[in-house]
This record gives sequence, C-alpha cells and structure tokens, in this order.
Amino acid sequence: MGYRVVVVGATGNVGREIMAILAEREFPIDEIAAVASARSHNSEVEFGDTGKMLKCKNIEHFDWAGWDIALFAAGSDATRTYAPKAAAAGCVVIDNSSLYRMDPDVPLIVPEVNPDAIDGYSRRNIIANPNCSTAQLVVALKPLHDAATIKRVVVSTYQSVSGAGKAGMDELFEQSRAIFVGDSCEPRKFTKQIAFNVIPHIDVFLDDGSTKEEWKMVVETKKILDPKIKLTATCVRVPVFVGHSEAVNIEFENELTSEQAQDILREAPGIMLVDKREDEGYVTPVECAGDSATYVSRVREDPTVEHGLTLWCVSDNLRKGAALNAVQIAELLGRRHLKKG
Ligand code: 11C
Repeated sequence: MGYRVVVVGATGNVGREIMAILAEREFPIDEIAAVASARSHNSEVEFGDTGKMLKCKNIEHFDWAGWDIALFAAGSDATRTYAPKAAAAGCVVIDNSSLYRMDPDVPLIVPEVNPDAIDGYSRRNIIANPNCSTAQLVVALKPLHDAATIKRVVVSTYQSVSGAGKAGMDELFEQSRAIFVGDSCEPRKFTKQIAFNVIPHIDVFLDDGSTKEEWKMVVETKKILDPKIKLTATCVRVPVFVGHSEAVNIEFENELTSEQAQDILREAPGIMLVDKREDEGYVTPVECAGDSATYVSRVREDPTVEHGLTLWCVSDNLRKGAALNAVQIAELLGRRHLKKG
C-alpha cells in the first residue's frame, strides 16, 4: 500500500526533478497528481522516465482532501495561499519555498543532519526544505561538527543559474549565443550580464549590506545544525547551468587534522569524498549534475587559526538542494509517522 502524493509546481525545474526522483527511488505511490498554476493547467508532465504522462490540474480548484503528502515547488505567493489549505485538509506539506523555514512551529529538515526534528511536523502539518546552498553545506559540516565542534564558518558560494529557475538558464544560454554572434544582451532575470561573468548578488539586499541569500545560509544553518555556529557567507552567481559550489573555511573548538576529516567525510551519509592532490582529483559542477551526493574535495588544514580546515563542496542544487532533499523528507515522514501497510 502506498501514498497519495501531490507535486505542486510540477512544470518547473524543481517540480520535474521531484517527479524524476520519486520514480527513481520507487517512492511507494498509489496515486500521484501534478498540480500547477492556471497558466499550466492541462499541460502534460512525465512521471520520471516511466513514460506515464500526467495532465496538470489547476491549483485554484484542487481538492486536497484524502491526499497524504504534497511536495510544494511553487513560488512563495502560491505557497502562502495553498499550503495552509492543503495542511488543513490533512495533507502534509513539504515546502521548497523560503516562506515557512524560520517558523518555530515548522521543522526545517535535512535528513542526514537533523532527522529527529521532523517529530514536530504535526504542529502545522508543514515541513520546510532548506535553501539549496544551505542543504549541501550542512551535509558537509554535520560530521565534522560532531567530531570537533564548529565555532565559525566562512563560506563563499558559486551558484548556478538553475537556482533562478528556467528563466535563469534561458538567460545564460541566450546571452552566451548573443555574445558569440555579436548581438546585444541585456540582463532580464539577473541584475548584470551573467554570460562570461560572475555576479555577487543573489536575492534582495538587506539593511546590513548582506543579501537575503547570505542571510538564509546563516539562519538556516543555525536552525538545522547548531544555533551556536557563527557563519558569514558571500553568495555569487556564476555562469554554470546546474550545480552549486562552495569554498568553506571552518574554525573548530578542538583539533581535527585533514586526514581525520577525510576519514570522517568518507564514511558520512550523503557525502562522496573525492580528494586527491592531483589533476582531476576534485569535483566540479559539471560532474555532479544529475547526481545525488554532496561531493567534498580539497580538504586541507588552515594554519592561520588554531584549529582550522578549508574544503570545497559541490552538489546538484536541483537534487540535494531541492527535489532530492524533499523526497528524502517524505521517506523519513513515511518511516516515522505516516506508516502504510
Ligand atoms: C538560488 N538558492 O540559487 C537560490 C534558489 O530560498 O529556496 C533557491 C531559493 C530558496 O538562486
């Protein structure tokens, strides 16, 4: 016996990836509904590569009663309107937007890091999925924090355009082509030219000069991993289609050598350590796209602080950063709370 599952925002980058991962991981499903905005009503999406085509239902008229789990990959506006309706009808919402992440009554879950926090899901019947740049970071930090207690993290991100949705991917493609053929290329989705450039600006600016993307990394890491960890982030958009990269500097309470850290990371859930000090002995976004792992490379000691390490971390932002983590949350929910059969 399986679940009745709804995928909301089924035509978007993350919605499609959720479909693919549900099928790939053989999530136990009795019935699946693809739900989208009125604009995409009646368009068809494939359930993974099963060949099964689903006609999108209009979210405005969708009846949530009797559905077990809704994986939301819609914008904050649609989520604000429809997630509470789904939750009130008894359907557990797993939400990819930033809307509920910092709500104290909503667990913010990365299953490899804080699975026990899911026990509080029934307060609102909503579980939040973190920002993509936070998800891969906490997967890498968790085993090291357990071993030597992290005091402070300095992270610089190199975030792919797919984090900004299909429009971001289209803009990189069109600008690259325009530059090659000598056409003009005005920014639309991004604030500056993204092709052959990097932009140190993701999401809106806050009063302290940081961006909201940088703020999310700080507060989400504290909520998921440990409120005592100090973190400062600089988030940068780069002309890569899929895969976020992060250069991470970590200061620990206790000693941890690079060899010890490598041994720990080699065994840690969700991580693939690829760390040889030679050409190709590290992972880049091109190799991680389409994969489930968070890849860690270039682990080395930082002699400028008492107990410091620096590492490189790469993951597919549409998978571990969004769709895969959401499906893992659904699996955890099933194991712990919504048992079937
Ligand atoms: C980006 N990280 O790369 C963003 C996308 O809060 O879920 C996801 C934003 C979020 O632009």
